Amino acid sequence: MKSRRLFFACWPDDGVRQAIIQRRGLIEGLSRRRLPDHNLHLTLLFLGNQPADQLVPIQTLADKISANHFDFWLDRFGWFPGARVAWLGADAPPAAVQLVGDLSTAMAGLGLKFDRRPFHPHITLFRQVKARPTLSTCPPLRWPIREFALIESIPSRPYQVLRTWCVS
Ligand code: 2AM
Repeated sequence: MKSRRLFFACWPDDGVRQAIIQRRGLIEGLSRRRLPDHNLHLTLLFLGNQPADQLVPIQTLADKISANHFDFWLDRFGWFPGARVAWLGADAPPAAVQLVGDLSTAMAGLGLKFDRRPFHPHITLFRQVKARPTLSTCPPLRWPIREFALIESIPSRPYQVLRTWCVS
């Protein structure tokens, strides 16, 4: 059975994307593995490789989720030593925690196996940052979240937005 590498994410519009790119410029040069502009996103729930025939059930369950809108305030740079990524991050508003929890419950109910990491809202900016970087402060960026997306990752291709869902 063919598999699809999937994750739910918040996908920036052009204005927010430009503002993220501008902030990324403040920590330029951390590694050669800078995330391409078109792939910048904030992961809500990473599903990983799933059987292709689960794609429709995944979307049907996501249809049933009713989430409230919220704002991310992206206001800090950080670094995960294990993943070796440098990121732009935010606190998790309660409505975001609720949405991630609802997605996680729905996907587990479908019998999918996936990695349940604690939710630390972040946008990866650089990969393969091997040593703790010196990071500047970050001018806060408000990102109003009015929808979430199901994304597919195919090696060597831009991430593909498969579907979006509005939040009220
Ligand atoms: P990262 O940016 O912190 O690496 C697509 O791979 C997205 O899903 C990335 O934003 C990645 O986070 C996130 N993700 C979460 N858990 C993952 C895992 N176990 N493997 C790969 N990516 C994961």
